Amino acid sequence: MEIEKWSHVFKLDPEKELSDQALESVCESGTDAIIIGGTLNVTFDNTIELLGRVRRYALPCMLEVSNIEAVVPGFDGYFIPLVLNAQNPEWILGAHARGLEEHGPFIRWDEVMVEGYVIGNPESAAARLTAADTQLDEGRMKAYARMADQMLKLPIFYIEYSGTYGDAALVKAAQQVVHNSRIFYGGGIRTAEQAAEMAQWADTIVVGNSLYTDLEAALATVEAVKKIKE
Ligand code: 1GP
Repeated sequence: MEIEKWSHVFKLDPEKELSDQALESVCESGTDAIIIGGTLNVTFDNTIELLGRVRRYALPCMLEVSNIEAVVPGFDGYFIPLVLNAQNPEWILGAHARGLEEHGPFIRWDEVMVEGYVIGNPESAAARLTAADTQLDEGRMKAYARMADQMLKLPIFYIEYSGTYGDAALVKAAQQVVHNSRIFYGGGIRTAEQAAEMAQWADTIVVGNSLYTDLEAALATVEAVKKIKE
């Protein structure tokens, strides 16, 4: 898992349909990795099925764990979100404690990375589930960024606007104060221009939903990001 080399990843939702042909173009697009994850209706069965399909291709495949019941062995690595702006403590460390009670002795820690999440879209399923405080300005964003990077020393600071395109100025604000965490930006990227804009400030761009609505435009984000990072 060399996430420091990843500038672009696609996030696939096990609940959503993607044809074999579409999956092939996603996996052969030049993206750096696939993350499998979603907020609702992620099950062991739909996760393992999608992993099996992605495994036909050579790129790394990570599971973003959102449901303890859906932890499937055999991924290259596991991302564990810790929602820094959740107001429901379950999603800060509650679910994590229960996960460790169940799986603690079996976890291979070199395969696990914790993501410090900040959720910015109040309408997203993730914001509703976690009761996220989505009132973000540059000062607040910098505070969360320092929390992930300096205070908690997390490998990933994930700015999540799932379903809507976020404010690039906030991503820039985070970038100004983060020294070590890798900054992931995901949310509402539908065009190459949007991907390029966020790639100025985020280390890694995550594209999810648009794969299911406009595949060609989603695929074009790979090259747009790679150009910025050249
Ligand atoms: C979702 O950050 C990802 O967790 C990507 O967001 O689905 O809106 O592209 P979109």
